[in-house]
Amino acid sequence: MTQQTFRGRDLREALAAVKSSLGEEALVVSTASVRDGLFGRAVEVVAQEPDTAATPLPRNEIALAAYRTATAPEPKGPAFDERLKPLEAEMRRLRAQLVSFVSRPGAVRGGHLGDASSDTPIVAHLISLGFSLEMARAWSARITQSKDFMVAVEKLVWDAVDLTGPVGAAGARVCMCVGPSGAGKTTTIAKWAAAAALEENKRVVVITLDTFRAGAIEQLARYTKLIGCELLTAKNAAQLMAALDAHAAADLILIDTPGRDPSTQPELVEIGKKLIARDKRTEIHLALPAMYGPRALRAVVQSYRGFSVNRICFTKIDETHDFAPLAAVIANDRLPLSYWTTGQRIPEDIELVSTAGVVSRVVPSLITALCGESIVVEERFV
Ligand SMILES: Nc1nc2c(ncn2[C@@H]2O[C@H](COP(=O)(O)OP(=O)(O)OP(=O)(O)O)[C@@H](O)[C@H]2O)c(=O)[nH]1
Ligand SMILES: [Mg+2]
Repeated sequence: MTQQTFRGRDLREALAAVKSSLGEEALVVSTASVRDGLFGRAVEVVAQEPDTAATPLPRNEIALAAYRTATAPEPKGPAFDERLKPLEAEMRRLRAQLVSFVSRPGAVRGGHLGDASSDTPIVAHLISLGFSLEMARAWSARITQSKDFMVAVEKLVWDAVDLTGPVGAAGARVCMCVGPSGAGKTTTIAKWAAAAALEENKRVVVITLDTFRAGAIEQLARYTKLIGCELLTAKNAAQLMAALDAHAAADLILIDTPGRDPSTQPELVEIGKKLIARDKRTEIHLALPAMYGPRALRAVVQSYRGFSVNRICFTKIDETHDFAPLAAVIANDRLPLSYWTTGQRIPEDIELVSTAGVVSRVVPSLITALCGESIVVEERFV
């Protein structure tokens, strides 16, 4: 039987290529994480057409079976149930095999985790997604102690999520948005302003601290004019505090900030502290682009911690299909989540984060990452 190699950015994409070329019953012979370009990684899957003779399923069938389960159409009648039975049994066998493998200490070799010779491969994979060592070990322990790999992952994500509710829900009148350049801060502020002013009839004032970048004020002025709310500029903390005092009657004051290297913005750190000192309920959202890789996500969260950030707004989730690294942000940082932004349209492309929304986006990516990668490690070292 001829084998063919398929490649994708992740296991799901590679398996989709297998499925579309060789059909639903294709047999996956192996998967491997391979280098793609100078810095990237891709997943390579070797597969073949189904053998009608009774060939034992390869270990990697678990990934394909998981993928099929995730993408299968609704079951239709008893004939379908009958066909499902052998697959269910196979899933159980493969899942047990996977769990027994990932529970085995010392399967990760090469010493790149220092004294981690007793860690399971799950720990290494979680670290590669941005988990701290401590958190990776805690999650790995919960996963490997569980009878059901997938249920354990889902429960871990579910338990880690903390939510804030809508802007102003806990009584805040002042909300500031900080974050890296181009993260979507101004667009998000405009979305909040539009919702509060047009849907909730609130008196909204927008203040921007981004007074240097060419076009920044004009960009915001276009939005506030359309929304019909007041726009003010403040060049420093003193001007900002004066503007807040002058608009004590506003229902909601939204503060936009410049997107610069955080280490060059000591005044913004002071502003964050002053705002919280004025009112503990002040919301400081970190706009965090969801398509950043694990290292960038971690670096951004760490560098903006000092800005009194008290919630995360994931932006541009429409630009990624891999949500696994977000699990690391959620687990490591324990910052509550406010919104996801889903596109450029104002005001509609924004969603309040819900636990179910996080689970439905993050868990499939996380399972694909852990499941596929675990199998690759198994083949290499066992
Ligand atoms: N695809 C997508 N694009 C977005 C989203 N939010 C904002 N953008 C776009 O991203 C670009 C930058 O958005 P801004 O709101 O100006 O980002 P910013 O963080 O204020 O940028 P600076 O002020 O330069 O730091 C614009 O083209 C926006 O239309 C989103 O959720 N999805
Ligand atoms: Mg901006």
